Amino acid sequence: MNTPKDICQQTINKLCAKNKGILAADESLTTMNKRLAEIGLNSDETTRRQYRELLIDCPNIEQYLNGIILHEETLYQSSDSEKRFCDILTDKGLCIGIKVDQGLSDLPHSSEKITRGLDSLESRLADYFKQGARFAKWRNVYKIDKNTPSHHLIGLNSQTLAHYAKMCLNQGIVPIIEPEILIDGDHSIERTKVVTKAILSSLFDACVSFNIDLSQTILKPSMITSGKQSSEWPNPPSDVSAATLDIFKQVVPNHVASINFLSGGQSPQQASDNLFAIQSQADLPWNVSFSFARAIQQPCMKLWAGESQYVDEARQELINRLKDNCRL
Ligand code: 5MM
Repeated sequence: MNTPKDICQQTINKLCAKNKGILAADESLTTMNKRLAEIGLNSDETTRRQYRELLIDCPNIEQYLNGIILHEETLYQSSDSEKRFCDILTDKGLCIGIKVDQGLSDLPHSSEKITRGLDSLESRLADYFKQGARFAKWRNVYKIDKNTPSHHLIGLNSQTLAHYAKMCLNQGIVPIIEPEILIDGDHSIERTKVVTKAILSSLFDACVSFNIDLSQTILKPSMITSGKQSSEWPNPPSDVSAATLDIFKQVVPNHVASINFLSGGQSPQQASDNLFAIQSQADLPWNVSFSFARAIQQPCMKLWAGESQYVDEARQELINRLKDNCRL
């Protein structure tokens, strides 16, 4: 019988297949409301399902993707032709991922936010596994400002991410750990380096104390850039690549299975160019790829705009964005 470790190994092998990445399509209801409002649509169960069908059932996405991260709602939905989305993905050979955190809430006595969802996680993971999910994602959020992120938040978040990762691995689900550092603000790239180092060091210390098998774990970090309101923005890809690898080589253990970057509000072109600059450096100890949401979906969603006659055109744009992220 396959142990949880065997199952995770099969999944990690698939998720690390070369020159492909992961599509994040796990936007919460609040985020989908915002995204669909931007193209003039109401967000309801039907529009979200139609949009997710455009992504999931797009011909040939498996040439560029190893997996897709879904929102819980999508995991249980089916296409217009009544085929379960999970079956469509499995037939394409794609791994099914699931966002398992339950969003942000206020950290008491502070302006910072903490991620919720650990209490109910164990039983939810068992249900998601039954449905076909083989990897999961949990996101923490850090804002760089004069007094943030605080040591307190970094410590709490690191413990939570490591605890979540342990629960996943115990149930045969590969964890993606996502400590996002927002690009909002006027901070320099040097400041982001310092903050990233503190956050990732704390995270991997927590992973050691929870005895996490990092060879079956994926890190989904922000690239190291300046703040979007800084005079340094936009940073040339060579600077992003140098800053990111300088810090990551110091603090990310070599046996982390894969680093799949988030795009974090960079333009699609910027995110692809920066990713390529990072991937092009010699002797990287980890698999390096993408797990973008906006930088892949934005142009395609805009073209679709809720009209079925634009589905083909939108899918072509989706493929274009994916190709641009699989340049190696
Ligand atoms: C940072 O967001 C993740 C990556 O997306 P981008 O490439 O657009 O930055 C993404 O997976 C995110 O976690 C999901 O979209 C869910 O976010 P919400 O805020 O809707 O839970």
